[in-house]
Parts: sequence; structure tokens; C-alpha cells
Amino acid sequence: MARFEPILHVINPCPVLLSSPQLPLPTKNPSRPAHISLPLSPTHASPSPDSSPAHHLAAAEPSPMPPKASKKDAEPAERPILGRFSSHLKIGIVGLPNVGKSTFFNIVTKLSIPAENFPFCTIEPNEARVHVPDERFDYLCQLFKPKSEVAAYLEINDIAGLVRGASAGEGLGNAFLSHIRAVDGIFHVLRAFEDTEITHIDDTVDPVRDLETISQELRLKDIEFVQAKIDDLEKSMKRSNDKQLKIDHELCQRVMTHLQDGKDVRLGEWKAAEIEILNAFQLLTAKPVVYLVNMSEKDYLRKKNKFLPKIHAWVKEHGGETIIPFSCAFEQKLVDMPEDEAAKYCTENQTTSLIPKIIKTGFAAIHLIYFFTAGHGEVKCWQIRRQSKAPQAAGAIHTDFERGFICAEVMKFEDLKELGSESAVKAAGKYRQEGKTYVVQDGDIIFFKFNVSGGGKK
Ligand SMILES: Nc1nc2c(ncn2[C@@H]2O[C@H](COP(=O)(O)OP(=O)(O)OP(=O)(O)O)[C@@H](O)[C@H]2O)c(=O)[nH]1
Ligand SMILES: [Mg+2]
Repeated sequence: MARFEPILHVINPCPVLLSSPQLPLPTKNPSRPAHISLPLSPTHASPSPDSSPAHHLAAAEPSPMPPKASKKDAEPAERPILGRFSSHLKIGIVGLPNVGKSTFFNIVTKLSIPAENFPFCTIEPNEARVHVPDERFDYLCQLFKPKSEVAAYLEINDIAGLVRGASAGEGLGNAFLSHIRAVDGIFHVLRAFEDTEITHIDDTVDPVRDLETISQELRLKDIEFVQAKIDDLEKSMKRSNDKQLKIDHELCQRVMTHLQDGKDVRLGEWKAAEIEILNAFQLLTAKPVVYLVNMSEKDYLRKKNKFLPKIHAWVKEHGGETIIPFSCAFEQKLVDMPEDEAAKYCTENQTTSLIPKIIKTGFAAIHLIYFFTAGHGEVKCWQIRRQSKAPQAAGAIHTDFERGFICAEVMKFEDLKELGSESAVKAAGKYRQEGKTYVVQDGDIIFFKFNVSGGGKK
């Protein structure tokens, strides 16, 4: 049964909550839970064909066949997700100039611990992979004491500021927009701090106006793209009677109306087949968004900011996605302090860094989850897109695993934690065998069985 990761919720910026003792108080986003929830489940996993720790474990202690999972527990079918079907997804930092995007990017990358088995921590000056913090992973590493530990990562791109008119080539307009097209989700950074030393491109600090500016530019660019598509389709329709052309054309016209009504593509009600067509377009407003509201340290600590209620109202009206009020100035201060001093500072101010929460939220927003393989050789997070079935998940480890997929033996993390060992989980009948249709859940610990002709078993 899917559960919902408690981290991935809106930090409701309404004044009532802000006056509560802990600002980073997560509450569920009431309007769009499906976009912000990360299903969690327990499991145990398997590694590369010849080094899988789970493989070795299984070979070492033969055990009775795990019980077949009952059909009742199968995940309900979910609507297909907008966006690329890949496990190599990334999120881009988007916003007006001088709102704190690069400052945020630098803080996040400084905090990430580069690991030996985790190359390309910084890919380019403006692209980085950062660890996704996870207590379950830490627990598995403690339990197995593996030789190698591989955490999940989020790939983040720092994109230069977008200005009004970018869609018409203003600023470095089109280049920026093409950088946004290349990412799978957006951290939309908003400036809610006042500082006369830091110029605002529109002179005054007004995050709701900025929200309008950015979302309008993205929509205009999508309108331009869809119009070009409609023109192409009309040309083709003159030459051919292909039914698909008509279907695409009708969809494009509906998307156009939707955009012209001031609505983002991700908020439309599209059928599964339409989503498949839309996914080929990579529209900017189809990408999931997480709003990061950058406020002064003072506001962050006192849990109040005059712009937050208006931002909250705007976001609620435009899709209700996650809002995380944070403070670059505060986070920067923590990064610059020795660890013990930073901890003391947080305790004194009854607060905490929000960077881990931001990373986790971004990861889930672009529809990534991961399952674990766990053994004494290696504990590893394998990231896959939400809704991946067991054979596809096996393919993340090795194509042979997918090709010769037999079954996935799945342990829920909570069961392992509660019962203490794989054999105890088996004895309790909670080690399950799942077939080709099993939808892998975040946090599953999996051991795959596979057989490729001419190759080895398992
Ligand atoms: N007072 C204050 N200044 C900040 C804060 N965050 C960023 N700044 C400052 O604002 C300026 C711009 O920050 P950047 O992070 O470079 O802004 P950016 O959004 O990356 O800007 P572009 O790359 O030009 O689009 C820098 O001088 C930062 O030090 C903040 O929370 N408070
Ligand atoms: Mg920048």
C-alpha cells in the first residue's frame, strides 16, 4: 500500500501557520496532493549482475519461496505523468535576475558531500548533483556496513535570470528559455527580501508581480511553440489524410486555448494518449514547479513575511503547488559556520536549515523515486521514475535484469527496520515476490531474479 512521504508537503505560508513555533511546518497541499506526494514503501534490492549483494545474500541463505503478493495490494492505476520518461531527470532554478538563484545553488552544492562513488558532483559551474538526504538509506548503511554506499542524487541546474520579454528575445531570452526546456522541473525562486543594495530589475520588490512575469513568459513561449506545431500540422494535413495528424491538430488547438486562457499546461485535464503526444513537445508550462520564497533572515526567524499571504493566494489560484519559504541569507550563514556552531545557532533560534527539505521536494516534484539494493557489498539507491514497473526498475541496474526479468523479491523498509533482519522479514511472511506488473514503490528494498538465455540465472 502506498504511503505518503511526510516531507513532501506545502509549507503553508499563511499567517496563522507562520506564527506557530516552527516555521518549516509542513502541511499537506490541499489542492494538488498528487503532485507533491511521494509514495513510500519498504524493500530490499539487488545490484549489478555479478556483484549484487542481495544476490550473494540470497545464494548464501536459501529460503522458502516468498509468498506471492496478493492482487488486492496492487497499486491503483495512476494517470500517466507529463514529462520525459527517464531516470536521468533534472531540475532547474528559474526566476528573475538577482533573486538569489545562484546563491541558493552555491549553498546547496556546498552542503552536498562529494563521495568517491559519486563522480561529477559539479558537472559544470552551473550544474551539480547533490545527495538526497534519507534516514532510511543511513539506516541501511548502519545495518549492512557495506563496502560501498551510493545515495540518491538530485541534478540541479542554475539558470540565468529571465526578464520580461524573454520570449520575444529580450535579455538573453531564447537561450534562457532553451535552458529551461532542457530541465524536467522548476525551482521557481522568488525574491521576498528587501535590500536597497540589491537592485531589482523592476525597481521594487513585488514577488506576485514577478510570478506573473515569469509564468507569462513561459506561457508565451509555449504559445509560440504550439502555434508553430499547428502550422506544420496544417501543412501536412493538406498532403495527407493520416488520422493521427487530425488528432494532434485538435489537441494542439485545445492546448492553445488553454494557454491563451492564462493556464499552464501541467494544470490541464489531459487523457493518457494526449499526455503521450504532449510529452514529445517538452512544453515549459508542463513542467512541475516548486516555489522557493527567498526572504530575509529576520523574517525567516520570526516566521513572518508580508508577501507570503499574497504569494500563497496566487499559487493556490494557479495550481496550488508546493511553496517553501526559506532564506538564502540564513542558509548562507549556516554554511559559513563550523558544524557545531551552526547547530547551536539553530537551537538558539528554534529553527533548522530547509535545504534537505528543498532537495527532497525537488526530487519528488520531478517524479523521481528510488528503490534500494542492500547487502554487505553495497547499499545503493536506484533512482527511477514514479510509476515504473518492476522490469523497468530492474533495467535501471542492468539491461539483462530487464530482459530476463523473472520476478522481484521485495521487502518493505519498515518491515526490515521493525524486524531487524532479512531472515526475520522472511519468517514473518513479509518478503514478497512481485511480478511484471508490480509498480515499484519509493523505498522498496528489492532483489531481482532474472534469466537470460546463455547467461547466468538470477
Ligand atoms: N539581502 C539579501 N541578499 C541576497 C539574498 N539572496 C541573494 N542575495 C544577494 O542578491 C544578489 C544576487 O544574488 P544571486 O544569487 O547572484 O542572484 P541570481 O538570481 O542568481 O541572479 P542572476 O544570475 O543575475 O539571474 C547577490 O548580491 C546576493 O548576495 C538574501 O536572502 N538577502
Ligand atoms: Mg545567477
